[in-house]
Amino acid sequence: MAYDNLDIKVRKGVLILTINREKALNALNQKTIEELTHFFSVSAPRRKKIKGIVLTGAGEKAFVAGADIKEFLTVKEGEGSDFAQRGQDVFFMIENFPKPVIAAVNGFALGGGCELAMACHMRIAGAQARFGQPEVNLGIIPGYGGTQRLVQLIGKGKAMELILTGDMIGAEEAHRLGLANHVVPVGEEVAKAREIIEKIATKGPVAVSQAIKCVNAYYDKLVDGFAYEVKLFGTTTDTADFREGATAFVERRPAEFKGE
Ligand code: DAK
Repeated sequence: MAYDNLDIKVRKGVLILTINREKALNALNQKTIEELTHFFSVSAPRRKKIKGIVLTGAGEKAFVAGADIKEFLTVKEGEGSDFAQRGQDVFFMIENFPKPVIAAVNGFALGGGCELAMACHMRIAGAQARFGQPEVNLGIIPGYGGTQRLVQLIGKGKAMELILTGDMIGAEEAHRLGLANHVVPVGEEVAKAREIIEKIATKGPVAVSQAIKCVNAYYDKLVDGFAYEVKLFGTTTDTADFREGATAFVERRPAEFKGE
């Protein structure tokens, strides 16, 4: 499927997914949500050889400046929850993707943009990045998981402050709070994200995918994370990759994992 609002490039096995609505600061309209849903449910799982995904925004000003405010006005009474559910569904797909998905935050990450970045496994902030959940300025609350994932990442007190005031924070503050994993000079966000994906690609692929599931399980109120870890640990010890990793250690050579 050809996408109007997503740009896809694969460089040395790393897929760069760019939200491409620069004139609207990459705001997430419903078409973009539909395209992201198709990408993460159909296209990305078929690309077995990719090492991971870097998610970024077109241009130098914004990662994603939120859900598309102009489009909100077309939402009819009673439809809001359906819109939120569609967004949350695709953000869960990102969060549970079996290979690393890293947000390269190259500017404003506001509202749905901050929520999109938080659904990724890690966030690299350019020095000019600005994060915030300004929904209350519009008389709404975050609808794409922001009230949950911001608490998970930075704790209740600060999350409450940002969500209730709508204040924006810069890259250094986001880093200090644990919202951004790294801060890099402007223009180096994608390169840093690629570097981390390249490092993860040298590890056991089954282990990486199972580790993602276990970390996410911590936040699943219906799952006993410790029991789940025991179960998935067992799936990793039954792999050829584990035998290869342990043998390579003993033989003092780099492991050659096959993802089996
Ligand atoms: N939506 C649509 N267009 C946007 C936009 C957005 N979120 N943000 C910026 N733009 C557009 C501007 O309208 C402008 O377009 P033109 O007027 O030139 O056609 C263009 O991008 C450039 O923006 P500015 O001229 O405003 O640029 P500045 O440098 O002056 O300001 C800014 C940059 C990021 C501070 C400012 O654009 C801004 O405050 N943007 C809005 C930030 C924001 O409030 N974002 C929305 C957060 S609320 C829902 C589910 C989820 C959500 C909502 C509903 N349902 C289930 C219904 C989530 C909501 C949010 O994300």
